[in-house]
Amino acid sequence: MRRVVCPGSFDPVTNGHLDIIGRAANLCEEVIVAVLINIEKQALFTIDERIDMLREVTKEYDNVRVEKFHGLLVDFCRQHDIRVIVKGLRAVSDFDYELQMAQLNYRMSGVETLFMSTNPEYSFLSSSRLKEIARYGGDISGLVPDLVRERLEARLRG
Ligand code: COD
Repeated sequence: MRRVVCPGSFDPVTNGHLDIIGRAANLCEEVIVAVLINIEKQALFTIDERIDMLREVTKEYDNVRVEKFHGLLVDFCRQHDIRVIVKGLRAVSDFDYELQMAQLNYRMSGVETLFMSTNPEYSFLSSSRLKEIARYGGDISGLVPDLVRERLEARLRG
């Protein structure tokens, strides 16, 4: 595959996200990580902070670049000549939502969605659970890169 997109909110990026991005980078010529600008959802990190962390933690991959987008993902795909969306599937609970999204995206544009099974080490991990653990002082080492852990802890300390 030539060029694929890994989309998400990445608020912040976790080792679960990174596992999918890294595996996609090993399979495809180019991976664009697309970070959603969502004005309706209150994020902990600004879009530029999220992009900065993603760029730092993916810098070992020459074929990964990080961009932002708003609106429909399929429009971003059209603008960047992308025919494949790559997503991670954690559990059955992800399936209904992801299946509908994949079918709608295909219906709107013909862009395919390929699912990668999550690494069992991270199958329980989401950005929102991570923030909750960190907010209450739980140990998040091993769940995010050190740089993200430091920035998350600093942000929550205020
Ligand atoms: N293991 C494996 N994969 C994981 C893990 C994990 N532990 N955690 C997350 N992932 C993967 C999943 O594939 C997930 O989809 C992706 O990472 C991003 O996760 P988040 O939580 O950062 O991002 P979401 O779920 O908030 O992102 C949703 C999108 C931005 C992809 C979606 O809302 C979107 O495409 N929005 C644009 C508007 C649009 O086009 N809507 C569609 C209309 S049908």
